Order: sequence, then C-alpha cells, then structure tokens
Amino acid sequence: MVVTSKPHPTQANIAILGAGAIGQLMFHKLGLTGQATEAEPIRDVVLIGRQPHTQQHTLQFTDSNGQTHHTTATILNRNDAQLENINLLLVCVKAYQVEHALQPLLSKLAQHCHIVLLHNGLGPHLAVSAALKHFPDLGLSLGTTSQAALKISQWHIKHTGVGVTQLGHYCGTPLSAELKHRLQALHRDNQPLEWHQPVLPILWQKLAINAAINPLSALNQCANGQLAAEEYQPQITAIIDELVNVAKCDGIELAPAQLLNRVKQVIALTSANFSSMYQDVAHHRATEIDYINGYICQQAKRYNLATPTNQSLVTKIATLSQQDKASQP
Ligand code: KPL
Repeated sequence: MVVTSKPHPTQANIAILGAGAIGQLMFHKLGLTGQATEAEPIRDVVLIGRQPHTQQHTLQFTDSNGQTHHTTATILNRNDAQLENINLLLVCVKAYQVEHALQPLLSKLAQHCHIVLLHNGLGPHLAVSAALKHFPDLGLSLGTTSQAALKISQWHIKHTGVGVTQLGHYCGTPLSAELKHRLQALHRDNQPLEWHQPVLPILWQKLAINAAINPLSALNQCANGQLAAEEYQPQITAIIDELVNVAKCDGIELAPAQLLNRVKQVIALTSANFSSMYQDVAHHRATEIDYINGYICQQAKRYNLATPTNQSLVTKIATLSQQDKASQP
C-alpha cells in the first residue's frame, strides 16, 4: 500500500543529523502521526545532510506491516540559517563522524538545543561534552537503539527489526518535559522506549554486544548466528571479561555472566543478520572498531590493564581495512 503525504514546510525544530538507515528511521518515526496507516506528517522534523544546498526529497518508508509511506522531507544544508530553530538534534552518523559533523553545528543551533547521540560504540561523548563547556545552555543525552532498518535505495528504507531504544541524560541542560514527550513517538509500533539514569551502564552493555559480535562476524565473514558455534565461545568470554574489568575501573559495575548471556541472546535474536561491521568491511567502508573494541583498549591503557583479545581484534580489523584499501583501484 502506498500512502502519500504533503511536503514538510521548511520551519523545523527537530533535526536528525545523518540520513543513513537509522537516521531515516528516526525521521519517519518522529514524523508520522497517529496510526502507521495515516501518513500525515508532523511538520517539525528535518534531516541535516552534506549536500551544498537545502533540498526537499521524497522519502519512502516501508513500515513493519509492509506498508509504504511516501513523505517529502527537507534536508537542511549544514549552514542553513534555520538551524537556529532546532531545539532537539538526534545524531545518527557513524561514531567516527560524530565529532567532525557536530562541532561546526554547535554555535548554529537554538540556544537551549538538546543533542542526543545514537551511534554504536563509545568515545565521542567525551569530545562532545568537552565542546559543550563553551555552550552551557546546550544539553547532551546518550542512547542506543536495537531497532533495525535496511536501505533499499538512498531515500527508501525498510523497518527490519523490532527493538528497544534506551536513552539517558549525560550532561548540560536536561531535556525538557515537552521534548521528552515528543520523543515518545519513537515508541510507535509498540517498540519500547526506556529512560535510564545513569545511562553509561546501558551503553557499556551495548558495547559488550558490539565488541563480541561485530569484529568476529566481520573477520569470519559470517552471519551473527554462526557465532553461537563452540569454537567462538572462548574468544567471546575473553572479550567480555576484559571489558568488565575496564568498565569497573571506569566506575561501571557489570555482571560478566549476565552480559555473556545477553550476548548469546542477541546472537540468537539476530542470527540471520550481518552485523554493521561485517557490512562495512564487505562494502569497503570505514569501520567503527576504534569506538568499540578500540574504546575498551583505550580506556584500559588509562588504568594499566591488559586487553590482549580486544587489542588483537582491533589490529586484525585495521589490517583487513588496510589490505582492502591497497587492493582498491
Ligand atoms: O548492533 C549490531 C550491529 O550490527 O552493529 C548488532 C546488535 C550486532 C546486530 O547486528
């Protein structure tokens, strides 16, 4: 079924930085109102892209019921004066793009804008929170989502995985009750939206899942489900044990047995999926290894802890990427 809606006017106060599959998913979730079958757009959501001018594009969204919605989205240029209207910014770029993409926007956003980082891995929050010291009225929340979406073409995505979105305040001015309420739209289709305080333990738990599944699936060129095989268990256990020790020095207490069970659960729940790192390697793109296993090793160094299993995965993925670059024409 195709549902067509009117174009969004360009006035906006929610923006999504990054128009990848998750960025577009957030756009549609926040932009559609009422039942998923009605495609009347909320008029205050825009995407921020890299193109030289602000543009409008027709976006297609195939929801979890298989219904396709068409809506016209404004893709703001990163210098557009309308950025000063943005009071909620969802950052959905890859971890390695966060700092570079966000820094030039900070002085252009509404004075009390709240920023939400939603990427795999950890690390960019440290640079962003340091930058926010110069913008004391801005606020920062961190989050993670296990909802999944697939890009069918540049402006057509399909919602492929139900999942939970977990968010929590990190620093600066807290999210207003009004914007918190507005984010409830992410709960559409009964996908849970949870608020956690503190939020870092949640992000370390997600880090454990990515640290185990992403590099092993990329190096062994397999779907997530194959990591349930006996041969991978010692490595998975070692990754988690090292992570738990580092997290502890960072003030985050995690239960290794529980974490290991959660990793096994995610392997089973996403058994047919190919992890984001598998896909990045397969498509010759940069990976988020420095923000996943690399973050564990970086924090370990601060505490003089050894993380040989995580370090060897960082090295192997880096070698794979270099070989790949060398073999490109
Ligand atoms: O988040 C993921 C990713 O691929 O980055 C998992 C949970 C491993 C699902 O594939």
